[in-house]
Formats: sequence, structure tokens, C-alpha cells
Amino acid sequence: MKRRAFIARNPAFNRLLSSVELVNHALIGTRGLAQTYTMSEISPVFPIESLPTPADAKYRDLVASHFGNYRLIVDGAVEQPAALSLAQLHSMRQISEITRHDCVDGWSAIAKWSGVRLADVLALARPRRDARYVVFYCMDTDERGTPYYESLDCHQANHPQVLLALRMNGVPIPNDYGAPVRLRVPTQLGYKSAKWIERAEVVGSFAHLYGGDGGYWEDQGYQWYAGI
Ligand SMILES: Nc1nc2c(c(=O)[nH]1)N[C@H]1C(S)=C(S)[C@@H](COP(=O)(O)O)O[C@H]1N2
Ligand SMILES: [Mo]
Repeated sequence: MKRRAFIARNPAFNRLLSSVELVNHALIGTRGLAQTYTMSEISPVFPIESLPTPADAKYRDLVASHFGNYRLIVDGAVEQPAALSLAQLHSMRQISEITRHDCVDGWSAIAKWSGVRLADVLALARPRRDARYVVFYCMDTDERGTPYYESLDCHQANHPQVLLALRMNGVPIPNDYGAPVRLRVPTQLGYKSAKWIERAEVVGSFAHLYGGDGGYWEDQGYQWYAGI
């Protein structure tokens, strides 16, 4: 993690990344679909490579209730704020996709993810005209107490492969992989696929949040647009 932050601060590396990403964005944008795979291509082992699974009283209570107390808050610049239970999320149209997760550190893993399209959840909440981004707040924090968060612009958030995943490889997402709800963004690098999501806030800008760069890793020098 330390080495990652160091590379990210290297100006030459950043310029290279920026130019590659600009070209990527221009050629592929987020309209393109990420490659999908077959069941036989699912990785036998999917690394756990995030901050530690939350272990505080709030998360322990959620686990003890089998996430019966869980609510996904959808609020901010929306006409219809919502607090969705897992049962409500499961009652919506479910999408499954077998996609590859690419970590910026160089490893990849393929899994089957199932859940609701973020677009469908946003449609329920009806973003207002000033909506530009969706910010995802997670339940984990680093050793300094800084929370993990991420963001997508509304265009990326409505991409058909972007899921609020509820299941991984056919079972409810295990706690260590982001239970009960994890973002899956197969068109972008792994740090966009935020685990342990508790709130999606629709905003006009994220400049006032945390480090101001729109995500935990972005605040440490990584690119906000992480297209692959
Ligand atoms: N909440 C949260 N989400 C996160 C992270 C994290 O530390 N916290 N790490 C990101 C990074 S960099 C990667 S590669 C993947 C790792 O997911 P995995 O542990 O399920 O492999 O989660 C992403 N989402
Ligand atoms: Mo990562």
C-alpha cells in the first residue's frame, strides 16, 4: 500500500497514466462493455486485497442480524430519497455477470456477480437536474480512521454492467468480500468496486468531501477515471 502511494505521487508516472487514460476515455469511454467470461473461467481463488473487513459494533450488529437491519441509503440531489432493505434490493430485477476485476497492483480475478443495476436504483430515487456524481460511502476505515469511499459520474453510474452486487459466485457476498452490498464496476480498475457500501449520495460536486479527489485512492494520487 505504501509503495502504491509512492508510485502514484511520481509525476512522470502520473503524466503517463493521464495520457493513457485520456486516450482510453476518448476511444472507449464508458459506453463500451467490459468482457464477460464463462463459468469455467471463474477464478478458484479471489484475493482479498482491501482494507480490513469492518469489525466495529455497527458491522457486528449487521452481521448478527443477517443484515436484516441493513439499509442502503440513497440520498442527496434526488427527488425521492430511499433507505432500501436487502429484501427490497432482492425484489428488484437481478442481473448476473461474470467479469474480471483488475487491481491496479497487477492481479486480476474473475467472479460471477449478481445484484441490481445501479441505474435501476438511481431511477427509483430520481436524480435532480443538478446531479453529476454518485458518491459511495463504505463501512471500513484505514488505520488512521479514514473511511473508504468512491464516486462515479452519472454517466458511468448508469452503465449497464455497473451493479450493486448482492451475490458472488452464487452465494450472498461473503463478509470479507464486501457484504452485504458491493459496487461492481468492471469497466474500471478495482479500486472503483467499493465494498461494504452503506450510502450512495447523489451530488453536484465531490470537491468538499475528504481529500476532494472523489475516492480513497484518488485522494492519494490515483486517477479518478480508472478506465481499463
Ligand atoms: N470499502 C472498500 N472497498 C474497496 C477497497 C477497500 O479497501 N475498501 N479496496 C479496493 C481495491 S484497491 C481492490 S483491488 C478491491 C479488492 O477487493 P477484494 O478484496 O474483494 O479482492 O476492492 C476495492 N474496494
Ligand atoms: Mo486494488
